[in-house]
Amino acid sequence: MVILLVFPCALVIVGLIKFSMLQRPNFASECCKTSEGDESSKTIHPNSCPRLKYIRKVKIDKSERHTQINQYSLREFIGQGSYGIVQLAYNKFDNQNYAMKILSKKKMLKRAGFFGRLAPQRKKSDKGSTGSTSHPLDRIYREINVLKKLSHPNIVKLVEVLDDPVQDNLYLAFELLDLGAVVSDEPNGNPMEENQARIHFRDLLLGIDYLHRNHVVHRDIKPANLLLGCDGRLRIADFGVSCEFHGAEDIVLETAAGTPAFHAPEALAGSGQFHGKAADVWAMGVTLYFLVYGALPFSDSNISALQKLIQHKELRFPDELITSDQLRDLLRRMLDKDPSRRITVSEMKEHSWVTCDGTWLFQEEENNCNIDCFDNIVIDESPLYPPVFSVPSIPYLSSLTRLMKTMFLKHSFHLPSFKFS
Ligand code: 8R4
Repeated sequence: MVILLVFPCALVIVGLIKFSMLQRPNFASECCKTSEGDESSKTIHPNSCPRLKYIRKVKIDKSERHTQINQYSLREFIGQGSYGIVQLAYNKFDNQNYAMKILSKKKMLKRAGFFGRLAPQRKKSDKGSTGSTSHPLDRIYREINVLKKLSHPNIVKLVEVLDDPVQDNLYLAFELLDLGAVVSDEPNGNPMEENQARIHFRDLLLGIDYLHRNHVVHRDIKPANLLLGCDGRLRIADFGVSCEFHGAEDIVLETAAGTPAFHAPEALAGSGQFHGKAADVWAMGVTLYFLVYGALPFSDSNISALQKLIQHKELRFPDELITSDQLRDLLRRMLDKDPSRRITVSEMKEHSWVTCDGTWLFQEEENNCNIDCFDNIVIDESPLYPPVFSVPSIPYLSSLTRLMKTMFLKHSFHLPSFKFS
């Protein structure tokens, strides 16, 4: 009886899949138009964050004083991230300035070696992580996939991706944070006032809490990646070496990424596996130390000497600068060389320095939103690869029905691969 029912259903589904594959419009024409009515401008897919547009047709005009990329006029260089440079870009459609990150696909391939892989970001053995390391351009599309689902006041906002398959450069337009980095990474001997550092640190804490709760570890937290908007709010930038993970509380990594002075002791060569979240907490500790003392806790121009300091040198505070006992206690607990004893993000949110002795608690809503622009089903249509349906879990039949419904609505039966975590 069951077979009699299931078999015709399966036939109908297979038939629909085949029909849908024949009918399936290409990725671009499936999506909506922008307000400007530009045929080439499409939103990425109907149920994702409406603010992100993914444009597959890019017109470059170098005849003017400033290079024109579709509606954007590229202006001065403003920053260099872990991958690619960032330039100021004026958008003539809305008269606003944006931060445009420019990535060269060729350079990414070169960096990976002709047949090789990208510089070690994450080993294949890193447990719980998303995606494979098989294609050198994976890194770019993984970064976009992470950024496109993040929506939080303390995380940079990606608004548009310009990715023409026939062109080398890929452009990511972000909302501009007018004040730039909170401080540069260069030791400045110019410490920040403790109260000011507390304001920034609380923003950083909320941003990291949001990332960790949503299964992303940043892996390159440092002052230069913390940007300030006109409203004084801090936002975390540069997800070039970040990692997304599924189906676990934390990610187990084997290789350090990011900036050496901010690497946790357990992440350094020969130490074996380590957890991503605790490594982010260590980098936050180095960052807070840098803000309040204007210098790094462990510093040497020679990398292996630096690594030895990070692994073995006791944490010290400059005598000439008076700071509160609570701040030193927090720093000691963040920079605990033993990751299993290190303070966690939730513990930090209750620490007396962070909360001003309990007089400045975090609000309930800051405790802390989940990714708000997605259902639990994420349809990932990375431009170069077949779409991947990432399903955190399917505990009930209703979820399965919803998944099928979503696939039908999106005509997305095109070579789907399912990842159950
Ligand atoms: C970066 C977004 C920044 C932004 C630090 C990336 C990095 C470039 C240096 C972080 C960014 N508003 C990356 C986006 C991506 O992944 O490499 O909105 C922004 C950004 C940068 C600035 C402002 C900015 C302005 C002045 C000085 C430095 C940065």
